[in-house]
Amino acid sequence: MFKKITTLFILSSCYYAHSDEITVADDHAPISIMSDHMHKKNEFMFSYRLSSMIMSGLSNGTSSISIEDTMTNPNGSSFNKGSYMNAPVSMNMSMHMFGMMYAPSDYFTFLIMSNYQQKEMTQQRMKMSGGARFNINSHGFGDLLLGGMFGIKNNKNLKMHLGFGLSFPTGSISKKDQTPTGSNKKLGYSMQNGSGTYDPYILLNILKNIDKIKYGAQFFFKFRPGDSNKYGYKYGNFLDTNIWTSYNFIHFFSSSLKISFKNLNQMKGQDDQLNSRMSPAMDAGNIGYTKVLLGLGFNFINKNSFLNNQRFAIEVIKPIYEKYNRIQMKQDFKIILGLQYAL
Ligand SMILES: [Cu+2]
Repeated sequence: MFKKITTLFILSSCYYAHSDEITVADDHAPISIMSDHMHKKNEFMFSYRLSSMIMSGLSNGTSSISIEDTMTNPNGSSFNKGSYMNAPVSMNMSMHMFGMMYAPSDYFTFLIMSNYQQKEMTQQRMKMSGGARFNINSHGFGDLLLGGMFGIKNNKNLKMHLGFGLSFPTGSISKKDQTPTGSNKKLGYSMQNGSGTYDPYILLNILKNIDKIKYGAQFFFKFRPGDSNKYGYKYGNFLDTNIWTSYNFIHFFSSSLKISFKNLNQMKGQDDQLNSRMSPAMDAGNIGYTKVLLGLGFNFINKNSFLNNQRFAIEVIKPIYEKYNRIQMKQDFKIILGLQYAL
């Protein structure tokens, strides 16, 4: 017993003697944030994230609109022609994200990310067509992302890096499913798996460390400098600003609080294979938003010898402000689970 306690004491004093060397739970940002950290020379990291987003109810700008009003009142959408024939009721989106990071030097980390999506949307038909509800589904790999990070500053209390990358249009934008109008009909924009365009991004990541508390910020900007995709549209620029703080209760456990500001600009062009009067989800005018979201997260780190320093994290995200370009589905919440393992 005494021997055990002595061993523990020696071990824990080792931890404190090298406190900036050991891996602690809040070394990384909340799990929803990508490209938040760099690696040391020759380190690899593998990650898996599962996110699930639930959407329900409709919003026109900042105010709620009923399913009935979406289908009966001329609402300024559909090029002012009138109302829609269907309206979305709810949507469920799951994403499996696979990532790998590798650092050829202490000042540069390379990353590659892919994802697999499963989406289901429930829609309701207008009264004249019977008012029944129907489900549409899509699944497949999304766009592939290649990126890198350059370290600018890396000391005990302040870490800063710049990131850049390119999203490749590997995700399908031709997804089809059975709908009331046919057995193999093209689905709306949010049911597709990719953007169809090469989208570069840049980011700045800052992390400040004060004892057991960390403060972080990331400014991410994705732009669309190229031509429209093969169907004649491209998404607008996307700005994502995240500010977070985390508290390290004990070296293997921390919690985080995050506030995000997200802005997606209006879509340019439209997919001519989609009838924009069919549903708000098929109308290119109904893309783009400004959202403010809160995220509460918990991070754990495995201190056992098997899979030592493997991380497990969970984050729950809820919008506190949503402003949409015309009629879109509202976000209820999003949950992200993540596993990260470095070697
Ligand atoms: Cu990593």
